[in-house]
Amino acid sequence: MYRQSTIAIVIPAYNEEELIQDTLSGIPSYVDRVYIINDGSKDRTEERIQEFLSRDPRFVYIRHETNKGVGAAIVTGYSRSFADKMDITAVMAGDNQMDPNELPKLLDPIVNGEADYAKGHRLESRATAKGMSDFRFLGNTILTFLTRFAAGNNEINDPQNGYTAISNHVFKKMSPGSIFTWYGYCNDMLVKLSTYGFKIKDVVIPARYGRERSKIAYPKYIIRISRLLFNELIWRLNYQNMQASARKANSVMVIGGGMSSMSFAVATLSLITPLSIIGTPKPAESPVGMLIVLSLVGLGMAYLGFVLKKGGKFGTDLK
Ligand SMILES: Nc1nc2c(ncn2[C@@H]2O[C@H](COP(=O)(O)OP(=O)(O)O)[C@@H](O)[C@H]2O)c(=O)[nH]1
Ligand SMILES: [Mg+2]
Repeated sequence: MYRQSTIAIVIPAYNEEELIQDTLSGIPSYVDRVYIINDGSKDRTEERIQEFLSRDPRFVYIRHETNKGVGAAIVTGYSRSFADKMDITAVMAGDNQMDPNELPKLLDPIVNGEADYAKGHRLESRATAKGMSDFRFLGNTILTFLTRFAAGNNEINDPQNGYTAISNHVFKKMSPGSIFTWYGYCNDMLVKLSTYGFKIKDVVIPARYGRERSKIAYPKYIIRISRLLFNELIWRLNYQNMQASARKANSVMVIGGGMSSMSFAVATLSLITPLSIIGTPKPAESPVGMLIVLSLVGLGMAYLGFVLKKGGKFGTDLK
C-alpha cells in the first residue's frame, strides 16, 4: 500500500536474462503486486524469473508463448491489475532502466487526485536526458511534437517514456484491450487519454542508462510510429466529431422532450380548467388543438434525437 492505495507494477520483459533480476530486486516494499510478463523470450529470462518467484509472494508470472510486443505485454499486465482491483498500476521496464526510488513521484499526483496518468519526463534539459544519444534526443523531440499534434494536446512531453503510473479507474473508459500492442503503445495511450479528457502529468525524472541495449530497430520504428500517429490523428478527429454530433442530438432530444411535455401539460390544464380562468371564452379560440400539435412535434424531435444518439453510436469508443 502506498498512502492507502494498492499499487501494482507491470514489468514487460523480452530477452532480459541479464537485467531482469536487478529489476525485480529493486521493487519497493510498499508495492502490493508485481506482474512480470515474459513476452516469448528466447534467452534464459524465464529461468531468471523462476529463481525469484518463490522469494516473494507479490510476484505474479505471466508468459506469452510467442513474442507479441511490448504494448501487448503491458496490456496483459494492465488487464490483470484491473481484474485484481488494484488502485494504481505503474510500468517499469525489465531492463532496470527505471529507478524505483523515483516511483513515489509518479504515484503522488495520482493519489492526490491531480492526475489520472503520471509519466516520466527526461527531455526537460540535456542534463535530465544525460546518456541519451543526440540522435535519440532529436527523435524524441520530433515525436513529442507529432504526438502533441495527434492528441491535440500541447502539454505532452517525452511521449516515448515508459516509466508511468495510471489510476485503474481509467480502464473503465479506456479498455486495456484497445491499446496498441507494439512500441507506440505509449503514444496511443497519450492520444486516447487526452481525447477522453483524463489528466496527464509529466514528472521530471532523469534518464537512466546502464548495461542494457535498446531493442528498437530505427527504420521499422520510424515507419510504424509515423503511421500510428497519423491513424491516431484521424481517430481523434473522428471521435471529437462524433462527440459534437452526440451533443447536438442530445440538445434536439432535450428541447423536443421539453416542448412536448410543456405543451401537453398546458393542453391538459386548459381542458380541465374552466375556460374563463385561462381567458379563452370561446371554444373556437381554444389553444388545445395547437398545443397537441406542438406536443406531438416535440415528441417527434425527442425521438429523432434519441435515434440519432443511439443509432449513430455517437460518443461510443472507436477503435
Ligand atoms: N514484452 C515485450 N517487451 C519488450 C519487447 N521489446 C522490448 N521489450 C521490453 O520493453 C522495455 C523497453 O524496451 P527497450 O528496447 O529497452 O526500449 P528503450 O528502452 O525505449 O530503448 C524492456 O523492458 C524490454 O524488455 C517485446 O517485444 N515484448
Ligand atoms: Mg531500454
